[in-house]
Formats: sequence, C-alpha cells, structure tokens
Amino acid sequence: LLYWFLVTERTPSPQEIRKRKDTFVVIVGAGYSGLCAAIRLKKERIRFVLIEKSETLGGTWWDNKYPGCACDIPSHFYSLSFKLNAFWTKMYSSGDEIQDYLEDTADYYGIREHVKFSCKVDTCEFNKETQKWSVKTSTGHEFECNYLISGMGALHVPKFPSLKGMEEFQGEHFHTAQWKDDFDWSGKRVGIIGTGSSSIQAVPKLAERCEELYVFQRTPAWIFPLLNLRYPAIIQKLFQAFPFVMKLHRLYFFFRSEFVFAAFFGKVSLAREIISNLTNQLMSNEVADPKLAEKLIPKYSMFSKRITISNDYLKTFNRPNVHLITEPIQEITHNSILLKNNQDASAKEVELDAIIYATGFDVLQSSTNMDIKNPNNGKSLSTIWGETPNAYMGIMPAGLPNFFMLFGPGTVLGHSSAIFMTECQIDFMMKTITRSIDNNCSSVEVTQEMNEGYQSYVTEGLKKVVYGTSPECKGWYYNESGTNYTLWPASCLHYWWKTSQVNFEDFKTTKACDKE
Ligand code: N01
Repeated sequence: LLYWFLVTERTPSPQEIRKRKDTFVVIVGAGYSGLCAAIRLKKERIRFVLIEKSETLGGTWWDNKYPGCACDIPSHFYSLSFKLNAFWTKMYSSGDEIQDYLEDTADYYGIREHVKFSCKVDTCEFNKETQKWSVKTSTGHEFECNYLISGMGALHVPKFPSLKGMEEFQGEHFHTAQWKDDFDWSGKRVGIIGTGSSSIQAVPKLAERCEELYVFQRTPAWIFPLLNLRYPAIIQKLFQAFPFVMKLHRLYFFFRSEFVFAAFFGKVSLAREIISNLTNQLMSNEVADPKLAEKLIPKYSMFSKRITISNDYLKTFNRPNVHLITEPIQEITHNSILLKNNQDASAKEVELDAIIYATGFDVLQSSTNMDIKNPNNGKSLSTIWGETPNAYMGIMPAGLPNFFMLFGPGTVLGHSSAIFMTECQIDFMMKTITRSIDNNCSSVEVTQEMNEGYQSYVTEGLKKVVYGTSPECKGWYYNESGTNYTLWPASCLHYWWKTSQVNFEDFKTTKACDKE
C-alpha cells in the first residue's frame, strides 16, 4: 500500500503500445472518475473519447453550485494520487476550488480535446459479431468501441419528492444540484426541504440574507464540528519543494479514516456509543432552546446514514429568522407549504417566495442514466437489477461484456475518500483491459458464479457494519426493503486489497484468448 501511495506507476513498452493501437474506449461522464480513467488510458496509450452531458467537466462539482458547497473529506485526500496539489488553501475545500483543480488536471494531461461536451449518451448496445459496443448520443453521434466505461457516478440525477401541488407553486423553486445563479434570496421567505449534507452546507449561507428561512426536516442529521485549518504559504511551499511530505500528509488522512472505520462502524461499538453521546452533547450546546435542540438531534444510530460536518448549521437556528419545521408536508399551494396537523383536520400554512429542494439524488437512476442492455437477453440493466443493483467488485455487472462502472453498487463510502475508491476501481479496470488486449481477447466478462460469490461476500460484510441494514432510518444508502446496496461494507484497505488482485483466468473471455 505504501508503494501505491508513494511510487508512480510504470509506462507501457513499445510492444504493448503496438498491440493497443486498435483499441478504442468510450468513457461516459467527465467528473472525477471519468477524468481519472481518461488520464490512465492516455498513460497506457489507449485511444478514447469522453462523453459529457454538461458544457464543461467537473461532474458533481460543476453541477452543485449552491451557496456553501464544499467537500467534507480532507482536500489532500480528495485529490488524485498522481496529481497532488500543493496549493489547497484549506483542509476542506470549497466546491469552486475543487472545480479549479479538476480543470487544471484535465489541461495538464491534455484531456479536454478528447471530450465531447453537451452530449448525452442515450443507448449502448453490444454487437456479439463485432464484439464492440455501439454508443449513440442525444446529438446524433455514434461511437463504436471495444470497451465502455461508465463514470456517471451514483449521485447526479436530482431526486424530487412527490408532493401534492408541487407544480402549482408560483415562486422560484429548484433543486440544490440545479442552483440558479441569478437567484437572489435577500429579503425573501425561503423554504428548504431536506436536511442532508447539501442542506447543512446551504442553510447557514441562506439564513444570512433571507427574510425568513424555513427548514423542513424529516430526519435530523448527525453533525460533527469541523476543524477547517488554512494551509499557510510556508506549508504550501514545503509541499511544493518536498512532495514526499505532502504524500505522507495524505497518508495520515487515509489511516485516520481507517481508524475511524475500525473503531466506530461495527454493528456494535462502544466507541460509537461514547462518540454519539459526546456529539449529542456538543450539538445540544449549539442551540439555545433545549426543545429545539431535542428536535435537531437524531435518535438513530450514528453512521447508519451519512454524517455531516458543520460549525454553523446548528447555531443558525438561534437566529430569529430561521425556523425548523418538523411537521410532515401535506401539500404545496401556489404560494405556500401546507403542513399536516395531527390534532385536527386543519393544516398549518407556511407562506413562501421560494422553495429549495435539498432532497438528494436518485441513485438507481443516476447509475442507469443510459439505456444499456444485456446482449444475450435484451434486458436493460435497471430491469436486471430491480431494487438491488450489484456488480462484481462494484465494477463489472454480470452479463455485460467489456463494460466497467466506476462508483458502481456497493462501492460508495460514508467515512473516507471516494477518490481512493475510484482509483482502486480504475486500477482493477486497467489491469483487466490491458490483460485482455495482451491475451488477444475481444471480450471479457464476469461470470454469474463470480458475481454471486462476490455478492455473498458483500452480504456477509454488511451484517458486520452499522449501516448494513437499517430499519431505524431511510436514505439513499438503502433500497425500499432496507438493504444497503450502495456502500462498501469494509475498510478502504480491504477494498484496495480485493481490487489489487485481478483473477483474469476466472473471467469469461472470447476469441483467441491465451489464458496464462
Ligand atoms: O441528499 P440526502 P444531499 N419530504 O439524500 C429529505 C453527497 N454530498 O444532497 O432523511 C421531506 O443526503 C431527506 O429526508 P430523510 C453525500 O454523499 C457530499 O444532502 O429521507 N424531506 C433528507 O434529509 C450525501 O450523502 C457533500 O427523512 C425529504 C434530504 O431530503 C449525498 O451527496 C456535500 C423528502 C436528502 O438528503 C446526498 O446529499 C453534499 C420529502 N418528501 C452532498 N424527500 C460533500 O461534502 C427527501 N427528503 C462531499
């Protein structure tokens, strides 16, 4: 692992390059993972095109422009291992700074010229004769490729609640991931629905200028305080002069998160009990009114939902213009939200000029946002998956040859850097693709048995963690039956170990493939 962190990767030999010249890859999505995959393919001298539905790259960091948008994972750990950034200004970066980093990274590796912007992939069909994917886009482009990579991520299709009367509302209304740049909330009565990570970052900023801010909470979030230190110029210079020190700094965050996982994420954990009580106390201290504090503190087990971090969210409720609403929403009218009153049939009305939906993302829809079919039975991926998506290592869904997913099912994290995971996945994928080319295979596919074996392993793992199955709370981790199909059930070190071994011989391969 130290090698992975501290040493740069090898370059391909001229013989390998010659063999790779006929291979072409389509990557869907130019966010962190799609960009990283593109860089790795370029380094391996494999041709590719990146297809991106937005007008620029950045993915989630381009989409999310709500006030206060930031990353709650340390910046040096939320960077690509081969493109560290000595200039991060703070321990936890703003969305803008991450977007700048991604744009700079794309330019540094000359990726932009490979991207088709404002182009959405519609359908992907695998031709068993040619052993190639045919990828059709909304702009009428068609690409034939040997390998198809989905870098679409799990959190990009906004999820709106289905509330009666939503379409009647006449004021401004939009999702946090579709923020309107010209929206000025000064002097307005604003309602924000949802209290997940996005809302917790946006609420303090909105409260500063709103006339009244109404926060509609269904489930309170666990909130940790944040020590967001600035990196002084001297430290930035040190990192520039001695990148090794920066790598060690990054390594520190890795091991810190591994410790956090080991100590707090078990099914039963005394350490979690202690930290929950402490956090409960810290959260109560932030809010002046004890009755209000009680409503803001979760009752479910910590870490069974994504925790959030903030120094100012809870304090915001001490402002006279900020109101917590915990009654369920009954319906939306042309100028208000009506709340259910459990005592009688009358509804309480909250008049509003704007409604912001901080209601998260549709994970299933995000992962299957293009029509991709199993070439043997013609069934789409979403039909095959049903309510429990699954893929071998979270990367290779069974039945789809030469197809790789980044941030596929069971690979998201609640405690550490998603960038670490995506690099593990890309390593695994690159090894599989290059082994496939080296072995003259025209297709490589995971077998049902391999996938089933892997899923049993994941299911066993989920029994050991607090977020495995949670009847206590709902959220995007879980399907309707309460099964967590989104998160990796063990430590990052464990995932690195599993993905570092590619059992190529076990895959189903076609054509003249000389298995070693
Ligand atoms: O969305 P969420 P998010 N009526 O799904 C509520 C990442 N992220 O955009 O809990 C009323 O967490 C819902 O209530 P409940 C991060 O991984 C990272 O905030 O279902 N309320 C919940 O409170 C995060 O986890 C950063 O009861 C309704 C909220 O809406 C993920 O993105 C920053 C409702 C949705 O919360 C998603 O975060 C931001 C209804 N009908 C986001 N429907 C970083 O810093 C839903 N809700 C890296």
